[in-house]
Amino acid sequence: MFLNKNQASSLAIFCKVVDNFGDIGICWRLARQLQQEHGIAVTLWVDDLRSFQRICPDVMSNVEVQQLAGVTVRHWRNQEGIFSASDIADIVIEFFACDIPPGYIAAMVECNPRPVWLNLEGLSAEEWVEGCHTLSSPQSRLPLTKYFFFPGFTNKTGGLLHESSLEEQRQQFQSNQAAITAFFAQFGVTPAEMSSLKVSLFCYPQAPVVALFEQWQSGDTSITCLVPEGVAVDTIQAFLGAEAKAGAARTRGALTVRVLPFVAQPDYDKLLWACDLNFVRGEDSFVRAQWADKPFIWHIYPQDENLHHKKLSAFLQRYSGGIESLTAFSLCWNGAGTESMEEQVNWAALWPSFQADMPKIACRSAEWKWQVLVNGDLTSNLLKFARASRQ
Ligand code: TRH
Repeated sequence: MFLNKNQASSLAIFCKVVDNFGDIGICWRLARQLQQEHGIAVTLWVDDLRSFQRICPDVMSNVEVQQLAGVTVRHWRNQEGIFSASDIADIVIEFFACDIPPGYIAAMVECNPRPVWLNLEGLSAEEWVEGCHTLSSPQSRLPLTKYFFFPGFTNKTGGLLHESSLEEQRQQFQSNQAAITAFFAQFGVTPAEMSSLKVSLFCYPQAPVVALFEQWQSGDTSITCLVPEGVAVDTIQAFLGAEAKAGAARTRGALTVRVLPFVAQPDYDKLLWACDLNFVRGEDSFVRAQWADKPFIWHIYPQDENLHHKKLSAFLQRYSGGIESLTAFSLCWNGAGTESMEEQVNWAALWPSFQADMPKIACRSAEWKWQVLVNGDLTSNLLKFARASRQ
């Protein structure tokens, strides 16, 4: 339990993997930072150990309780289970409004003092987030209050996940050409490809990869596109004329496509640092691209009725710095750049203007990073809030 008002010693994160890797990706990053930088005893409850294993190969998918990087990882099997007050952490985080087990909540009521209960929400640049960040939600039938905690880009939000040593690690890596060459070489990137424009591609199946590949193939810039296994599979297979498994590669015209294994999370950071341009998606890779000092294009998680287009525009308004090619390319990549479904995107004009602006976009990206980091990092902000909210 809390030793005093300013100290919390334990924290539990409940993570339900809705789909893909972002849910566990974010929770795992948060758990490690809480433990390593703030000395908190963290228990991470996660319902899908196999997805977790893809981003962290040390995870054993058939083990109920395991210690990883100082974090206790527990397989969250179901909503059952009887808990006592001594099982309850000082701070309880439910990620993305996942319902935590009723038995756990019942034991929270028994605690004295009661734990701080937070719902960690998804990231959006929309303005309404500022009004909802840290709102309290008193539980009608329980003597407990839940607080909403929103990540975000402004000082009226919780900020973004960013480890204290990340900037130094990135700078070290990016200034070490031998390390970059060795990093690429493990994926079969040849010395000749090292002088090409290196692009990482992580997107949802809806992305217009075929159209962009056609443009890249027929252009006069050599491009090496590195695609993690499982991404844009149909398009990659059609390009390769073979199965899109790790190690597969083919060159057509100016474009070489290489399929990479799905790498562990720290290596994915290195991939973003090493490439000249990154296509990212969802939430976590999107945030990591913002720390890479490289131009990036975001493929936002699609929602019904194109709700995601609003979120995308809100982000671009804050981020684009008036660079028109960046906005136009981003909108078209997300199917939001044309007036009607029938209207064709002119990739032959879009790509060259984006490419010409890439140095400008890289500068804007670095400027943006500091603009956002002034608000502090999400983990520290969250702990500060939890400590202040202790009843
Ligand atoms: O995988 P995502 O699409 O995840 C999510 C989920 O769909 C989630 O339900 C939704 O809420 C959210 O998007 C918006 O994209 P994301 O968020 O970028 O997460 C990918 C994670 O996988 C991230 O932590 C980086 C990691 N990763 C690796 O560790 N190795 C790799 O090779 C790659 C490509 C990614």
